[in-house]
Amino acid sequence: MGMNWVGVGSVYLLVGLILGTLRSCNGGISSIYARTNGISADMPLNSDVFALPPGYNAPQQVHITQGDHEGKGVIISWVTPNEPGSSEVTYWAENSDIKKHAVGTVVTYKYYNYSSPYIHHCTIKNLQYDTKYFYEVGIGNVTRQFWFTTPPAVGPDVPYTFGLIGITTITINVDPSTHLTEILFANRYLSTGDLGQTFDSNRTLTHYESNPAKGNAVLFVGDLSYADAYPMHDNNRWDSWGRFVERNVAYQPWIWSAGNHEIDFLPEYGEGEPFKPYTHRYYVPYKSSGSTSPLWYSIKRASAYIIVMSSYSAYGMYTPQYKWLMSELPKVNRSETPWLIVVMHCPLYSTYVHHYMEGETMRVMYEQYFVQYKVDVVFSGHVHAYERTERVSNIAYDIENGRCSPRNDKFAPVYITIGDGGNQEGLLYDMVDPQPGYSAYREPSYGHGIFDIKNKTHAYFGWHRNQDGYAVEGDSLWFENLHWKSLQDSSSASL
Ligand SMILES: *[C@@H]1O[C@H](CO)[C@@H](O)[C@H](O)[C@H]1NC(C)=O
Ligand SMILES: *[C@@H]1O[C@H](CO)[C@@H](O)[C@H](O)[C@H]1NC(C)=O
Ligand SMILES: *[C@@H]1O[C@H](CO)[C@@H](O)[C@H](O)[C@H]1NC(C)=O
Ligand SMILES: *[C@@H]1O[C@H](CO)[C@@H](O)[C@H](O)[C@H]1NC(C)=O
Ligand SMILES: CC(=O)N[C@H]1CO[C@H](CO)[C@@H](O)[C@@H]1O
Repeated sequence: MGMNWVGVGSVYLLVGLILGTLRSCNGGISSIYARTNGISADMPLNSDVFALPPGYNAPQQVHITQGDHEGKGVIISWVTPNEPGSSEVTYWAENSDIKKHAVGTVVTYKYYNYSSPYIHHCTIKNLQYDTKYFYEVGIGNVTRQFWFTTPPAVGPDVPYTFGLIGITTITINVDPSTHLTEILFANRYLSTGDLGQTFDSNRTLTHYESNPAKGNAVLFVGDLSYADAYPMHDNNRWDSWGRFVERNVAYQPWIWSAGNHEIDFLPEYGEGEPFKPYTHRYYVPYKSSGSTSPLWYSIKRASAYIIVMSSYSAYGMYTPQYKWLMSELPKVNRSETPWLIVVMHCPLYSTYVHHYMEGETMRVMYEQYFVQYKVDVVFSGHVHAYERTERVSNIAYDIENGRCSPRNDKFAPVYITIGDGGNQEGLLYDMVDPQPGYSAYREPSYGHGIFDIKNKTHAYFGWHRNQDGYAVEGDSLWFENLHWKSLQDSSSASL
Protein backbone atom coordinates (compact mmCIF):
# COMPACT_ATOMS: atom_id res chain seq x y z
CA MET A 1 0.00 0.00 0.00
CA GLY A 2 1.04 3.57 -0.44
CA MET A 3 2.37 5.37 2.56
CA ASN A 4 1.25 8.59 4.13
CA TRP A 5 4.32 10.67 3.48
CA VAL A 6 3.15 13.63 5.48
CA GLY A 7 2.60 11.46 8.52
CA VAL A 8 6.00 9.85 8.39
CA GLY A 9 7.77 13.13 7.82
CA SER A 10 9.14 13.42 11.32
CA VAL A 11 10.44 9.88 11.18
CA TYR A 12 13.02 10.94 8.64
CA LEU A 13 15.02 12.56 11.35
CA LEU A 14 15.17 9.30 13.24
CA VAL A 15 15.81 7.06 10.29
CA GLY A 16 18.32 9.30 8.64
CA LEU A 17 20.73 6.45 8.15
CA ILE A 18 18.27 3.79 7.12
CA LEU A 19 18.55 2.94 3.47
CA GLY A 20 15.89 1.19 1.56
CA THR A 21 13.13 1.30 -0.96
CA LEU A 22 9.44 0.66 -0.83
CA ARG A 23 7.28 -0.42 -3.66
CA SER A 24 3.90 1.19 -3.76
CA CYS A 25 1.05 -0.79 -5.21
CA ASN A 26 0.40 1.65 -8.05
CA GLY A 27 3.62 3.12 -9.23
CA GLY A 28 7.32 2.42 -9.27
CA ILE A 29 9.77 2.91 -6.48
CA SER A 30 9.57 5.56 -3.78
CA SER A 31 12.87 5.39 -2.05
CA ILE A 32 12.95 6.15 1.66
CA TYR A 33 16.66 6.72 1.50
CA ALA A 34 17.17 9.87 3.51
CA ARG A 35 20.39 11.75 3.70
CA THR A 36 21.97 12.11 7.12
CA ASN A 37 21.97 15.89 7.03
CA GLY A 38 18.62 17.36 6.16
CA ILE A 39 19.84 20.90 6.52
CA SER A 40 21.19 22.95 3.71
CA ALA A 41 22.88 26.01 5.13
CA ASP A 42 24.54 28.62 2.96
CA MET A 43 28.29 28.73 2.88
CA PRO A 44 29.37 32.00 4.56
CA LEU A 45 30.83 34.65 2.29
CA ASN A 46 34.29 34.12 3.77
CA SER A 47 34.28 30.43 2.65
CA ASP A 48 37.18 29.16 0.57
CA VAL A 49 34.93 28.64 -2.46
CA PHE A 50 34.17 32.36 -2.71
CA ALA A 51 37.77 33.56 -2.35
CA LEU A 52 38.85 36.41 -4.61
CA PRO A 53 41.77 35.65 -6.91
CA PRO A 54 44.82 37.72 -5.89
CA GLY A 55 45.96 40.82 -7.73
CA TYR A 56 44.58 44.15 -8.90
CA ASN A 57 41.55 43.71 -11.15
CA ALA A 58 42.18 39.96 -11.37
CA PRO A 59 39.63 38.16 -13.54
CA GLN A 60 37.12 36.09 -11.58
CA GLN A 61 33.96 34.07 -12.16
CA VAL A 62 35.43 32.55 -15.31
CA HIS A 63 32.91 30.36 -17.13
CA ILE A 64 32.58 28.78 -20.54
CA THR A 65 29.75 27.45 -22.66
CA GLN A 66 29.40 26.27 -26.23
CA GLY A 67 29.82 29.19 -28.63
CA ASP A 68 28.29 27.99 -31.89
CA HIS A 69 25.86 25.38 -33.16
CA GLU A 70 28.33 22.57 -33.93
CA GLY A 71 30.75 22.61 -31.02
CA LYS A 72 33.74 24.31 -32.67
CA GLY A 73 33.13 27.51 -30.74
CA VAL A 74 33.36 28.48 -27.09
CA ILE A 75 32.06 31.53 -25.25
CA ILE A 76 34.47 32.56 -22.50
CA SER A 77 33.06 34.89 -19.86
CA TRP A 78 34.65 36.47 -16.79
CA VAL A 79 34.39 39.46 -14.52
CA THR A 80 36.86 42.18 -13.63
CA PRO A 81 36.04 44.04 -10.43
CA ASN A 82 37.98 47.34 -10.48
CA GLU A 83 38.08 48.59 -14.05
CA PRO A 84 37.09 47.22 -17.45
CA GLY A 85 40.60 46.06 -18.24
CA SER A 86 40.84 43.94 -21.37
CA SER A 87 38.21 41.80 -23.07
CA GLU A 88 40.87 39.89 -24.95
CA VAL A 89 41.45 36.14 -24.71
CA THR A 90 44.72 34.50 -25.69
CA TYR A 91 44.40 30.83 -26.57
CA TRP A 92 46.46 28.05 -28.04
CA ALA A 93 46.11 24.37 -28.73
CA GLU A 94 48.05 21.98 -26.56
CA ASN A 95 51.26 21.06 -28.39
CA SER A 96 51.16 24.23 -30.42
CA ASP A 97 53.27 27.36 -30.06
CA ILE A 98 50.92 29.51 -32.05
CA LYS A 99 49.03 31.82 -29.74
CA LYS A 100 45.85 33.33 -31.05
CA HIS A 101 43.86 36.26 -29.82
CA ALA A 102 40.17 37.08 -29.76
CA VAL A 103 38.55 40.22 -28.46
CA GLY A 104 35.15 40.17 -26.83
CA THR A 105 32.90 42.77 -25.29
CA VAL A 106 32.31 44.10 -21.81
CA VAL A 107 28.91 44.83 -20.28
CA THR A 108 27.64 46.12 -16.97
CA TYR A 109 24.19 46.43 -15.46
CA LYS A 110 22.55 47.97 -12.43
CA TYR A 111 20.05 46.22 -10.22
CA TYR A 112 18.25 48.27 -7.56
CA ASN A 113 21.21 49.74 -5.66
CA TYR A 114 23.76 47.25 -7.02
CA SER A 115 26.22 48.05 -9.80
CA SER A 116 27.73 45.05 -11.50
CA PRO A 117 31.44 44.65 -12.05
CA TYR A 118 32.73 44.47 -15.66
CA ILE A 119 31.39 41.35 -17.32
CA HIS A 120 33.38 40.16 -20.32
CA HIS A 121 32.18 37.78 -23.04
CA CYS A 122 34.44 36.57 -25.81
CA THR A 123 33.43 34.02 -28.44
CA ILE A 124 36.16 31.93 -30.02
CA LYS A 125 35.18 30.13 -33.21
CA ASN A 126 36.57 27.61 -35.68
CA LEU A 127 38.47 25.56 -33.17
CA GLN A 128 39.60 22.04 -33.98
CA TYR A 129 37.38 19.27 -32.68
CA ASP A 130 38.56 16.98 -29.93
CA THR A 131 41.47 19.20 -28.96
CA LYS A 132 42.69 20.58 -25.68
CA TYR A 133 43.13 24.36 -25.63
CA PHE A 134 44.66 26.62 -23.04
CA TYR A 135 43.34 30.12 -22.61
CA GLU A 136 44.30 33.21 -20.72
CA VAL A 137 42.13 36.11 -19.56
CA GLY A 138 42.91 39.36 -17.76
CA ILE A 139 45.45 40.65 -20.23
CA GLY A 140 47.13 43.64 -18.56
CA ASN A 141 47.64 43.59 -14.81
CA VAL A 142 46.87 40.02 -13.80
CA THR A 143 46.37 37.09 -16.14
CA ARG A 144 44.84 33.75 -15.29
CA GLN A 145 45.12 30.57 -17.31
CA PHE A 146 42.59 27.78 -17.81
CA TRP A 147 41.91 25.05 -20.35
CA PHE A 148 39.07 23.16 -22.02
CA THR A 149 38.70 20.33 -24.49
CA THR A 150 36.52 20.71 -27.56
CA PRO A 151 34.01 17.92 -28.29
CA PRO A 152 34.54 15.38 -31.07
CA ALA A 153 33.09 16.23 -34.48
CA VAL A 154 29.33 15.94 -34.70
CA GLY A 155 28.39 12.44 -35.81
CA PRO A 156 26.14 9.50 -35.03
CA ASP A 157 28.42 7.09 -33.21
CA VAL A 158 30.44 9.54 -31.15
CA PRO A 159 30.51 8.62 -27.47
CA TYR A 160 30.06 11.58 -25.17
CA THR A 161 29.32 12.03 -21.47
CA PHE A 162 27.08 14.76 -20.13
CA GLY A 163 26.77 15.65 -16.50
CA LEU A 164 23.47 16.90 -15.16
CA ILE A 165 23.40 19.34 -12.35
CA GLY A 166 20.31 20.89 -11.00
CA ILE A 167 19.72 23.23 -8.36
CA THR A 168 16.24 23.78 -7.32
CA THR A 169 13.66 25.81 -5.69
CA ILE A 170 10.70 25.28 -3.46
CA THR A 171 8.39 27.57 -1.67
CA ILE A 172 8.77 26.91 2.00
CA ASN A 173 5.38 26.11 3.35
CA VAL A 174 5.57 25.28 6.98
CA ASP A 175 2.41 23.97 8.52
CA PRO A 176 3.08 23.39 12.23
CA SER A 177 0.28 20.87 12.56
CA THR A 178 1.57 18.49 9.91
CA HIS A 179 5.05 19.26 8.70
CA LEU A 180 7.21 18.66 11.71
CA THR A 181 10.24 17.82 9.62
CA GLU A 182 9.93 20.96 7.64
CA ILE A 183 9.75 23.09 10.76
CA LEU A 184 12.96 21.65 12.07
CA PHE A 185 14.64 22.28 8.76
CA ALA A 186 12.99 25.63 8.28
CA ASN A 187 14.96 27.21 11.06
CA ARG A 188 18.04 26.49 9.07
CA TYR A 189 16.49 27.48 5.74
CA LEU A 190 16.02 30.95 6.97
CA SER A 191 19.74 31.44 7.33
CA THR A 192 19.75 32.07 3.63
CA GLY A 193 19.49 30.71 -0.28
CA ASP A 194 20.22 26.97 -3.37
CA LEU A 195 22.86 24.69 -6.80
CA GLY A 196 22.57 27.59 -4.83
CA GLN A 197 25.55 28.18 -2.64
CA THR A 198 25.02 25.94 0.32
CA PHE A 199 27.33 23.31 1.75
CA ASP A 200 25.22 20.79 -0.16
CA SER A 201 25.78 22.68 -3.41
CA ASN A 202 29.48 22.26 -2.78
CA ARG A 203 29.02 18.56 -2.06
CA THR A 204 27.06 18.13 -5.29
CA LEU A 205 29.77 19.83 -7.31
CA THR A 206 32.54 17.87 -5.60
CA HIS A 207 30.64 14.66 -6.18
CA TYR A 208 30.22 15.44 -9.86
CA GLU A 209 33.90 16.31 -10.19
CA SER A 210 34.92 13.08 -8.46
CA ASN A 211 32.62 10.80 -10.43
CA PRO A 212 34.78 8.31 -12.32
CA ALA A 213 32.33 8.60 -15.24
CA LYS A 214 33.98 12.00 -15.94
CA GLY A 215 31.40 14.24 -17.51
CA ASN A 216 32.67 16.30 -20.48
CA ALA A 217 30.03 19.01 -20.31
CA VAL A 218 27.18 19.89 -17.98
CA LEU A 219 23.54 20.27 -18.90
CA PHE A 220 22.45 22.74 -16.29
CA VAL A 221 18.72 22.52 -15.58
CA GLY A 222 18.26 26.02 -14.19
CA ASP A 223 18.38 28.00 -10.94
CA LEU A 224 21.93 29.17 -10.60
CA SER A 225 22.74 31.43 -7.71
CA TYR A 226 19.55 31.96 -5.73
CA ALA A 227 20.56 35.58 -5.31
CA ASP A 228 16.83 36.34 -5.34
CA ALA A 229 16.51 34.66 -1.96
CA TYR A 230 18.47 37.53 -0.41
CA PRO A 231 17.07 40.99 0.42
CA MET A 232 16.59 43.03 -2.76
CA HIS A 233 17.91 40.04 -4.71
CA ASP A 234 21.37 40.93 -3.49
CA ASN A 235 23.33 40.57 -6.72
CA ASN A 236 26.57 40.16 -4.82
CA ARG A 237 25.37 36.58 -4.54
CA TRP A 238 25.52 36.27 -8.32
CA ASP A 239 29.18 37.20 -8.00
CA SER A 240 29.90 34.78 -5.17
CA TRP A 241 28.15 31.98 -7.06
CA GLY A 242 30.27 32.74 -10.12
CA ARG A 243 33.39 32.35 -8.01
CA PHE A 244 32.09 29.16 -6.43
CA VAL A 245 31.45 27.24 -9.66
CA GLU A 246 34.48 28.60 -11.54
CA ARG A 247 36.55 25.59 -10.50
CA ASN A 248 34.45 23.46 -12.84
CA VAL A 249 32.80 25.74 -15.38
CA ALA A 250 36.08 27.42 -16.38
CA TYR A 251 37.22 24.01 -17.66
CA GLN A 252 34.13 22.44 -19.18
CA PRO A 253 31.11 24.06 -20.77
CA TRP A 254 27.91 24.26 -18.83
CA ILE A 255 24.92 24.41 -21.16
CA TRP A 256 22.62 26.90 -19.47
CA SER A 257 18.87 26.93 -19.11
CA ALA A 258 16.99 29.50 -17.05
CA GLY A 259 14.92 28.69 -13.99
CA ASN A 260 12.48 30.74 -11.98
CA HIS A 261 15.32 32.02 -9.80
CA GLU A 262 16.76 33.68 -12.88
CA ILE A 263 13.68 35.87 -13.39
CA ASP A 264 14.72 38.47 -10.77
CA PHE A 265 11.50 40.41 -11.24
CA LEU A 266 11.19 43.19 -8.66
CA PRO A 267 9.07 45.91 -10.25
CA GLU A 268 8.21 47.57 -6.96
CA TYR A 269 11.90 48.49 -6.73
CA GLY A 270 12.24 49.46 -10.36
CA GLU A 271 13.44 46.06 -11.62
CA GLY A 272 10.80 45.12 -14.16
CA GLU A 273 13.02 43.52 -16.80
CA PRO A 274 12.89 39.76 -16.27
CA PHE A 275 16.16 37.75 -16.42
CA LYS A 276 18.33 40.88 -16.28
CA PRO A 277 21.26 39.59 -14.15
CA TYR A 278 21.17 36.15 -15.84
CA THR A 279 21.21 37.42 -19.41
CA HIS A 280 24.01 39.89 -18.70
CA ARG A 281 26.17 37.27 -17.04
CA TYR A 282 25.46 34.07 -18.97
CA TYR A 283 25.73 34.35 -22.74
CA VAL A 284 24.61 31.43 -24.89
CA PRO A 285 24.89 30.87 -28.68
CA TYR A 286 21.20 31.36 -29.37
CA LYS A 287 21.55 33.20 -32.67
CA SER A 288 23.33 30.27 -34.28
CA SER A 289 20.17 28.21 -33.93
CA GLY A 290 17.96 30.95 -35.33
CA SER A 291 16.52 31.82 -31.94
CA THR A 292 15.62 35.39 -31.08
CA SER A 293 16.16 34.93 -27.33
CA PRO A 294 18.95 33.56 -25.14
CA LEU A 295 16.25 31.77 -23.13
CA TRP A 296 15.63 29.12 -25.82
CA TYR A 297 18.15 27.71 -28.29
CA SER A 298 19.78 24.54 -29.50
CA ILE A 299 23.23 23.10 -29.96
CA LYS A 300 24.73 20.00 -31.45
CA ARG A 301 27.42 18.38 -29.39
CA ALA A 302 29.03 15.11 -30.53
CA SER A 303 26.08 12.74 -31.14
CA ALA A 304 23.51 14.83 -29.26
CA TYR A 305 21.10 17.53 -30.33
CA ILE A 306 20.19 19.58 -27.30
CA ILE A 307 17.16 21.84 -27.19
CA VAL A 308 16.95 24.30 -24.32
CA MET A 309 13.54 25.75 -23.55
CA SER A 310 12.28 28.41 -21.18
CA SER A 311 9.55 27.47 -18.71
CA TYR A 312 9.17 31.15 -17.78
CA SER A 313 8.80 32.76 -21.18
CA ALA A 314 5.66 32.76 -23.29
CA TYR A 315 5.27 29.37 -24.98
CA GLY A 316 1.70 29.24 -26.27
CA MET A 317 0.71 29.10 -29.93
CA TYR A 318 2.25 31.85 -32.09
CA THR A 319 4.74 32.95 -29.42
CA PRO A 320 8.37 33.36 -30.49
CA GLN A 321 9.40 30.30 -28.48
CA TYR A 322 6.67 28.17 -30.05
CA LYS A 323 7.49 29.30 -33.58
CA TRP A 324 11.16 28.66 -33.04
CA LEU A 325 10.58 25.14 -31.70
CA MET A 326 8.23 24.27 -34.54
CA SER A 327 10.89 25.16 -37.06
CA GLU A 328 13.61 23.56 -34.98
CA LEU A 329 12.29 20.05 -34.42
CA PRO A 330 12.04 19.11 -38.11
CA LYS A 331 15.66 20.17 -38.60
CA VAL A 332 17.04 17.53 -36.27
CA ASN A 333 18.76 14.90 -38.42
CA ARG A 334 18.88 11.72 -36.36
CA SER A 335 21.37 10.17 -38.78
CA GLU A 336 23.75 12.89 -37.75
CA THR A 337 22.75 13.49 -34.09
CA PRO A 338 20.75 10.45 -32.98
CA TRP A 339 20.23 11.66 -29.42
CA LEU A 340 17.54 14.30 -29.03
CA ILE A 341 17.57 15.86 -25.56
CA VAL A 342 15.31 18.61 -24.25
CA VAL A 343 16.26 20.67 -21.21
CA MET A 344 13.72 22.84 -19.42
CA HIS A 345 13.58 23.96 -15.82
CA CYS A 346 10.05 22.99 -14.80
CA PRO A 347 9.29 19.26 -15.18
CA LEU A 348 6.28 18.17 -17.24
CA TYR A 349 5.82 15.13 -15.00
CA SER A 350 6.47 15.27 -11.29
CA THR A 351 4.79 13.54 -8.37
CA TYR A 352 6.13 15.68 -5.55
CA VAL A 353 3.59 17.83 -3.75
CA HIS A 354 5.61 21.02 -4.07
CA HIS A 355 5.35 22.39 -7.62
CA TYR A 356 2.77 19.71 -8.43
CA MET A 357 1.37 20.24 -11.96
CA GLU A 358 3.24 23.50 -12.47
CA GLY A 359 4.45 22.11 -15.79
CA GLU A 360 0.99 21.00 -16.89
CA THR A 361 0.21 23.79 -19.33
CA MET A 362 3.58 23.34 -20.99
CA ARG A 363 2.96 19.59 -21.14
CA VAL A 364 -0.38 20.14 -22.85
CA MET A 365 1.35 22.40 -25.32
CA TYR A 366 4.50 20.44 -26.13
CA GLU A 367 4.26 16.80 -25.13
CA GLN A 368 2.65 15.92 -28.47
CA TYR A 369 5.71 17.21 -30.31
CA PHE A 370 8.16 15.47 -28.00
CA VAL A 371 6.36 12.20 -28.80
CA GLN A 372 6.06 12.95 -32.52
CA TYR A 373 9.75 13.78 -32.86
CA LYS A 374 10.86 10.96 -30.55
CA VAL A 375 12.70 13.06 -28.02
CA ASP A 376 14.79 10.57 -26.04
CA VAL A 377 14.82 12.34 -22.72
CA VAL A 378 13.61 15.56 -21.12
CA PHE A 379 15.76 16.81 -18.23
CA SER A 380 14.35 19.26 -15.71
CA GLY A 381 15.09 20.72 -12.30
CA HIS A 382 12.86 22.89 -10.14
CA VAL A 383 11.54 20.18 -7.83
CA HIS A 384 13.95 19.65 -4.99
CA ALA A 385 14.37 15.94 -5.49
CA TYR A 386 15.08 13.23 -8.04
CA GLU A 387 12.47 11.50 -10.17
CA ARG A 388 12.40 9.39 -13.33
CA THR A 389 9.24 8.48 -15.23
CA GLU A 390 8.27 5.44 -17.24
CA ARG A 391 7.89 6.06 -20.96
CA VAL A 392 4.37 7.45 -21.00
CA SER A 393 2.38 9.97 -22.96
CA ASN A 394 -0.83 11.77 -22.22
CA ILE A 395 -1.82 13.25 -25.53
CA ALA A 396 -4.90 11.34 -26.59
CA TYR A 397 -7.38 13.66 -24.87
CA ASP A 398 -9.65 15.74 -27.06
CA ILE A 399 -12.00 17.31 -24.44
CA GLU A 400 -14.73 14.71 -25.01
CA ASN A 401 -13.11 11.29 -25.07
CA GLY A 402 -12.09 11.13 -21.41
CA ARG A 403 -8.69 9.72 -22.31
CA CYS A 404 -6.80 12.00 -20.00
CA SER A 405 -4.43 9.73 -18.10
CA PRO A 406 -0.85 8.99 -18.98
CA ARG A 407 -0.52 5.68 -20.77
CA ASN A 408 2.45 3.55 -21.70
CA ASP A 409 4.06 4.72 -24.90
CA LYS A 410 7.36 3.14 -25.83
CA PHE A 411 8.24 6.04 -28.09
CA ALA A 412 7.62 8.77 -25.53
CA PRO A 413 10.52 10.48 -23.77
CA VAL A 414 11.69 9.60 -20.29
CA TYR A 415 11.29 12.62 -18.01
CA ILE A 416 14.04 13.03 -15.46
CA THR A 417 14.00 15.62 -12.69
CA ILE A 418 17.36 16.49 -11.16
CA GLY A 419 16.37 19.44 -9.03
CA ASP A 420 18.63 18.49 -6.22
CA GLY A 421 21.85 20.40 -6.36
CA GLY A 422 21.66 21.68 -2.83
CA ASN A 423 19.72 24.89 -2.46
CA GLN A 424 19.08 26.37 0.96
CA GLU A 425 15.44 25.52 0.93
CA GLY A 426 16.03 21.89 1.75
CA LEU A 427 14.70 18.70 0.25
CA LEU A 428 11.16 17.70 -0.53
CA TYR A 429 9.59 14.85 1.31
CA ASP A 430 5.93 15.15 0.43
CA MET A 431 4.98 12.99 -2.52
CA VAL A 432 1.71 12.23 -4.26
CA ASP A 433 0.43 9.07 -2.65
CA PRO A 434 0.03 6.40 -3.83
CA GLN A 435 2.86 6.75 -6.33
CA PRO A 436 1.28 7.17 -9.76
CA GLY A 437 2.06 4.48 -12.32
CA TYR A 438 4.02 6.81 -14.56
CA SER A 439 6.56 7.52 -11.83
CA ALA A 440 9.30 4.91 -12.06
CA TYR A 441 11.62 6.09 -9.29
CA ARG A 442 11.61 9.01 -6.91
CA GLU A 443 13.81 9.99 -4.03
CA PRO A 444 14.37 13.23 -2.13
CA SER A 445 18.18 13.21 -2.00
CA TYR A 446 20.75 15.63 -3.35
CA GLY A 447 22.81 14.42 -6.27
CA HIS A 448 23.72 14.71 -9.94
CA GLY A 449 23.17 12.70 -13.11
CA ILE A 450 25.42 11.33 -15.84
CA PHE A 451 24.09 10.73 -19.36
CA ASP A 452 26.70 8.59 -21.05
CA ILE A 453 26.19 8.19 -24.78
CA LYS A 454 27.87 5.00 -26.00
CA ASN A 455 26.89 4.99 -29.67
CA LYS A 456 23.91 5.84 -31.82
CA THR A 457 21.66 3.20 -30.29
CA HIS A 458 22.66 3.09 -26.61
CA ALA A 459 23.18 5.52 -23.76
CA TYR A 460 23.43 4.91 -20.06
CA PHE A 461 21.99 7.19 -17.42
CA GLY A 462 23.06 7.08 -13.78
CA TRP A 463 21.94 9.19 -10.86
CA HIS A 464 24.37 9.68 -8.00
CA ARG A 465 23.46 10.73 -4.50
CA ASN A 466 25.82 12.94 -2.56
CA GLN A 467 25.85 10.56 0.40
CA ASP A 468 27.22 7.61 -1.54
CA GLY A 469 30.66 6.73 -2.81
CA TYR A 470 31.59 8.51 -6.03
CA ALA A 471 30.85 5.56 -8.30
CA VAL A 472 27.61 4.43 -6.63
CA GLU A 473 24.38 4.88 -8.54
CA GLY A 474 21.10 5.53 -6.76
CA ASP A 475 19.16 4.88 -9.95
CA SER A 476 20.11 4.00 -13.50
CA LEU A 477 18.63 3.22 -16.87
CA TRP A 478 19.84 2.04 -20.26
CA PHE A 479 18.41 4.19 -23.03
CA GLU A 480 17.74 2.75 -26.44
CA ASN A 481 17.68 5.54 -28.97
CA LEU A 482 14.05 6.11 -29.91
CA HIS A 483 14.65 7.01 -33.52
CA TRP A 484 16.77 3.96 -34.26
CA LYS A 485 14.61 1.69 -32.16
CA SER A 486 11.50 2.75 -34.04
CA LEU A 487 13.17 2.04 -37.37
CA GLN A 488 14.30 -1.33 -36.12
CA ASP A 489 10.83 -2.15 -34.80
CA SER A 490 9.13 -1.22 -38.03
CA SER A 491 11.59 -3.18 -40.15
CA SER A 492 11.23 -6.29 -37.99
CA ALA A 493 7.45 -5.87 -38.03
CA SER A 494 7.44 -5.85 -41.81
CA LEU A 495 9.43 -9.08 -42.04
C1 LIG B 1 33.97 22.84 -1.05
O1 LIG B 1 34.47 21.65 -1.66
C2 LIG B 1 35.85 21.70 -1.96
C3 LIG B 1 36.20 20.43 -2.72
O2 LIG B 1 35.75 19.32 -2.04
C4 LIG B 1 36.64 21.85 -0.64
O3 LIG B 1 38.02 21.95 -0.95
C5 LIG B 1 36.17 23.10 0.06
O4 LIG B 1 36.84 23.20 1.31
C6 LIG B 1 34.67 23.07 0.28
N1 LIG B 1 34.26 24.34 0.86
C7 LIG B 1 33.23 24.45 1.69
C8 LIG B 1 32.95 25.81 2.22
O5 LIG B 1 32.51 23.52 1.99
C1 LIG C 1 21.33 48.31 -0.91
O1 LIG C 1 20.16 48.24 -0.16
C2 LIG C 1 20.20 47.30 0.90
C3 LIG C 1 18.84 47.22 1.53
O2 LIG C 1 18.17 48.42 1.50
C4 LIG C 1 21.29 47.69 1.88
O3 LIG C 1 21.36 46.74 2.92
C5 LIG C 1 22.61 47.75 1.15
O4 LIG C 1 23.64 48.18 2.03
C6 LIG C 1 22.53 48.68 -0.05
N1 LIG C 1 23.74 48.54 -0.84
C7 LIG C 1 24.34 49.58 -1.36
C8 LIG C 1 25.54 49.30 -2.21
O5 LIG C 1 23.95 50.72 -1.19
C1 LIG D 1 21.52 13.74 -42.32
O1 LIG D 1 22.81 13.42 -41.87
C2 LIG D 1 23.44 12.42 -42.67
C3 LIG D 1 24.72 12.03 -41.95
O2 LIG D 1 25.49 13.17 -41.67
C4 LIG D 1 23.66 12.97 -44.07
O3 LIG D 1 24.27 11.99 -44.88
C5 LIG D 1 22.32 13.37 -44.66
O4 LIG D 1 22.52 14.00 -45.90
C6 LIG D 1 21.60 14.33 -43.73
N1 LIG D 1 20.25 14.54 -44.22
C7 LIG D 1 19.78 15.73 -44.48
C8 LIG D 1 18.37 15.81 -44.93
O5 LIG D 1 20.46 16.74 -44.33
C1 LIG E 1 26.27 0.22 -28.75
O1 LIG E 1 26.54 0.20 -27.36
C2 LIG E 1 25.92 -0.87 -26.70
C3 LIG E 1 26.18 -0.67 -25.21
O2 LIG E 1 27.53 -0.50 -24.95
C4 LIG E 1 26.43 -2.19 -27.21
O3 LIG E 1 25.77 -3.27 -26.55
C5 LIG E 1 26.15 -2.26 -28.69
O4 LIG E 1 26.72 -3.45 -29.22
C6 LIG E 1 26.76 -1.06 -29.39
N1 LIG E 1 26.36 -1.07 -30.79
C7 LIG E 1 27.25 -1.08 -31.76
C8 LIG E 1 26.71 -1.11 -33.15
O5 LIG E 1 28.45 -1.10 -31.52
C1 LIG F 1 48.64 47.17 -18.57
C2 LIG F 1 47.62 47.64 -17.61
O1 LIG F 1 46.44 47.44 -17.82
N1 LIG F 1 48.05 48.25 -16.52
C3 LIG F 1 47.18 48.78 -15.50
C4 LIG F 1 47.41 48.08 -14.19
O2 LIG F 1 46.73 48.68 -13.13
C5 LIG F 1 46.97 50.08 -12.96
C6 LIG F 1 46.22 50.56 -11.75
O3 LIG F 1 46.80 50.00 -10.62
C7 LIG F 1 46.60 50.82 -14.21
O4 LIG F 1 46.86 52.21 -14.05
C8 LIG F 1 47.38 50.28 -15.37
O5 LIG F 1 46.98 50.92 -16.56
